[in-house]
Amino acid sequence: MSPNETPHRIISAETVVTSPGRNFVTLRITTADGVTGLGDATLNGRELAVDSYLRDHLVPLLIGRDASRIEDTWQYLYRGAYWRRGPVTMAAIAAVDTALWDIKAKVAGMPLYQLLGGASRTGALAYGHASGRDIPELLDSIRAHLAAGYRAIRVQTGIPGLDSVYGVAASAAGDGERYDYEPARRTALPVEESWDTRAYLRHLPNVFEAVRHEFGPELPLLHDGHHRMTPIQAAKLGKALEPYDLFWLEDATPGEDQAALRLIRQHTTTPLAIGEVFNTAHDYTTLLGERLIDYVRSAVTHTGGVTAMKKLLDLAALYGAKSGIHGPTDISPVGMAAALHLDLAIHNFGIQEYMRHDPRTLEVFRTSYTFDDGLLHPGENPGLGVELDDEAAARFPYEPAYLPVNRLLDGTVHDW
Ligand code: CS2
Ligand code: MG
Repeated sequence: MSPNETPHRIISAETVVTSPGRNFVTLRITTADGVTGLGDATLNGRELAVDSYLRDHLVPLLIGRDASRIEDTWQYLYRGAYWRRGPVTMAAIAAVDTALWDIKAKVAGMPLYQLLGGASRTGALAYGHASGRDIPELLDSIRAHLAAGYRAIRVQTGIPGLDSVYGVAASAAGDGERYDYEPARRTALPVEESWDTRAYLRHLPNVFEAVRHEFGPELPLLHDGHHRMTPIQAAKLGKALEPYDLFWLEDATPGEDQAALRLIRQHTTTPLAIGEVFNTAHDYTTLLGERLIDYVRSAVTHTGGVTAMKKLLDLAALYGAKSGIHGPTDISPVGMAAALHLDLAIHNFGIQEYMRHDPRTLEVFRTSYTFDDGLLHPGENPGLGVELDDEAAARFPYEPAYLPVNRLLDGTVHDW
């Protein structure tokens, strides 16, 4: 059957850029028989580059294609670009791929996880982001997260001597506003933060000592190093945190240096997670092949969609690594739903990050996923289970925003 005869021929595809609390880029694909699919293409701080990639370069290629040919479309867009990988390309391909899976599952009348093999568990264990400028504020935040139902907690705190630090909700972000939902600020230039790794390394073990003292040994605790340490500093931290039995230490060193993890691994048994800034399985070959990590942190949104994530997670399974799919608020509810369908279906599920979106975001994106007793579930609606309200989206026009830039105390630019 030629594409022109298939009822699932793509007749339109358009992007929706909206800013309900933060910026999101969404692709909507519509077929001749009136089925629509959504894909998330949000790349925090560089949203319009992906929007243009989609509108100017991919949408013209999609019109007339058979929406049911997902693998073929993925290969056509990936190999056909000639220029491989990169966050902009892979976010754009991810949006197309996710929208096509949404369509296929709607046509099948099933929630996407059924097409991925069906449920392997009752729900996906979620971790929430607790934080505080100091230890008492952190302990309060952990109590609030436990009261809200979380059963695993990421722990981030302020560092004595530093004004604002990544991941600390209540800290002023340089323009006086709190971080709460989103570190990207709507300023003409990126806000600048300052950093001192030695102060951080001195402080963090005391933080975990206080948390374990207060909450006991059971509660799974996570921490994000956000790419700020050298390998030997990360090794030292991993070792110092061993008594506190972390679920994982995330992004200890900058992600592009896979061999750095070898050095950390030689020194510590603290489990390691990495990958939120990666965009293909190729970024993990040394890490997985040499068993240097325990958790794969890629986002569906930044790694080529459901097709590529399923392959990556299956590869990880061969090396005993589990999933920890990236789920901050800059992954839209569409990207989050895609993650939840994978979480439910794959065998090597580890944990799912869940920050909860701003209420304005949830006015634009109508979700059907649930969070009960610490577990996320994608719901039983056909497809991804997310609808986009265009009128609500139009009420929140795009606003330029940048992630912060980090500097050491002497002014040297550092990883943020
Ligand atoms: C983070 C993110 O969720 C995480 O683990 O590291 O919050 C990250 O800072 C943002 O996605 C950047 O946009
Ligand atoms: Mg992270």
